[in-house]
Amino acid sequence: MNYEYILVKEQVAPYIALIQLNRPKELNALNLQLMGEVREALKSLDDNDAVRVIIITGNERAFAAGADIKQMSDKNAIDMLKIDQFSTWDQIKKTKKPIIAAVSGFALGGGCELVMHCDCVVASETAQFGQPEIKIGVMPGAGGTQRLPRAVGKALAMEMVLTGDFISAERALAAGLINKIVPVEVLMEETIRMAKAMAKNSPIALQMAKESVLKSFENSLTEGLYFERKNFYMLFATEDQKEGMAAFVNKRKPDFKGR
Ligand code: DAK
Repeated sequence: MNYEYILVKEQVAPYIALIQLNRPKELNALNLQLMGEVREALKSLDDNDAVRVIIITGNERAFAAGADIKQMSDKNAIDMLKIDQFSTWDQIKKTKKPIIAAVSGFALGGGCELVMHCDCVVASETAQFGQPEIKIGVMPGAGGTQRLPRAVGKALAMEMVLTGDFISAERALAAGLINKIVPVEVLMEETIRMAKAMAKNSPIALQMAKESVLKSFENSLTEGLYFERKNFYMLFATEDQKEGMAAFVNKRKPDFKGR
């Protein structure tokens, strides 16, 4: 596929794909075309057996400074309804493989919400996170008011959503929004290291485990435990389960095939 606003590498390391947001002059502002490209790339990587983990990144200055304000500024409510951006974001949410965000610089508004669609987040020391929509007369629209409190708790989520102020990588780490902070020069190396630690596992187990953890945000505990149990049993139907356990017993490394 030829994309205009993203760069895609299917094998940045074995089994690991990379999507780089690439609208640097606009700080990777997420216009409709860019988001459509992200959706298409994720769908295609999700369907590709040679990919087990996906990384999304931006550049040193910005992961993404939010939805494209210039593109939205003259729209009315009906225009927004018709554009139906939610179908794009819903598709991102449906990605079965683990996604890691590698964040440097600004992750704001839709950029912060895109980060929260990812499963893990590696940030550089320069990363800043925020939901500044309130400063331009609106509010988060791609999950910010729902995912942020789940990630960082009510107090900080309210502060970020109501003031629009940004938080540093350090504060984001302390609050549980991100997994780790690394020097900017090694952001990709460290993210790939985390991706490799995932990718060496059974891709089917990865998918089921991700799905089960995400269910915990939507279900009651009883329903979630039931869902987890079904997925756990289902993994005993895979060759990868036989391989993983045989490898442990025989003191060798497993060779998972995704079957
Ligand atoms: N949109 C469009 N252009 C942007 C932009 C954005 N969000 N952010 C930055 N740019 C552009 C700037 O206009 C500037 O362009 P030129 O003037 O050079 O043409 C260029 O990028 C560089 O930006 P600055 O000159 O402003 O750079 P600074 O270092 O001075 O400031 C900044 C960096 C990130 C603090 C500042 O640019 C800024 O405040 N940007 C806006 C941040 C923001 O408000 N983000 C939230 C946008 S609203 C939905 C899905 C998603 C959303 C809503 C609904 N549905 C599914 C329905 C999301 C909404 C949002 O994200």
